[in-house]
Amino acid sequence: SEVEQSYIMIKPDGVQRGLVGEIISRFEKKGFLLKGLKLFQCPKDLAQEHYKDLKDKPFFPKLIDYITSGPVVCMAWEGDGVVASARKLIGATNPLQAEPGTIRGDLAVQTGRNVVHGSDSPDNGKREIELWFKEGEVCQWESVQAPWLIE
Ligand code: YYY
Ligand code: MG
Repeated sequence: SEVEQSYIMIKPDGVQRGLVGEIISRFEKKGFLLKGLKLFQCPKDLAQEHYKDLKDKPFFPKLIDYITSGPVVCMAWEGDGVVASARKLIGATNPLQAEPGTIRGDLAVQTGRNVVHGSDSPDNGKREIELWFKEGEVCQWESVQAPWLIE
């Protein structure tokens, strides 16, 4: 079977607040493999498709305005268990409930400004990477660190 991938996205507040390097660093240091990376101004229809499961929620219009309010950083990260592990690194949806040491726990205070997205299942990881990246934007490569991370 294919190696698991997660779609991780730094939201417009993370970009505006200068947290791009800090957030990328956490995934890099953990030992996952960066397969795709771009700064991108998201159109409304893409944001709506990405969050389509939430379309009936009262906060949906505000969520779409927020995600499209400035550039985001789109990333594809790969590795065994990356989806669940990335969710742990990111922390709870409400940053006030997120544990210290997590991205949201350390860097955010409100659910509506929670700086980062992470896929919630391997199937959604695949779906979201196909949604946000075009053909050729996800690179095939191996890190020289691989033998020092995986026995
Ligand atoms: O996966 P995660 O981002 O932790 O939460 P979701 O339940 O998928 O919601 C997506 C997104 O919607 C959340 O990151 C912020 C926003 N949101 C909100 O503004 N208000 C809520 N009560 C719940 C979610
Ligand atoms: Mg979610």
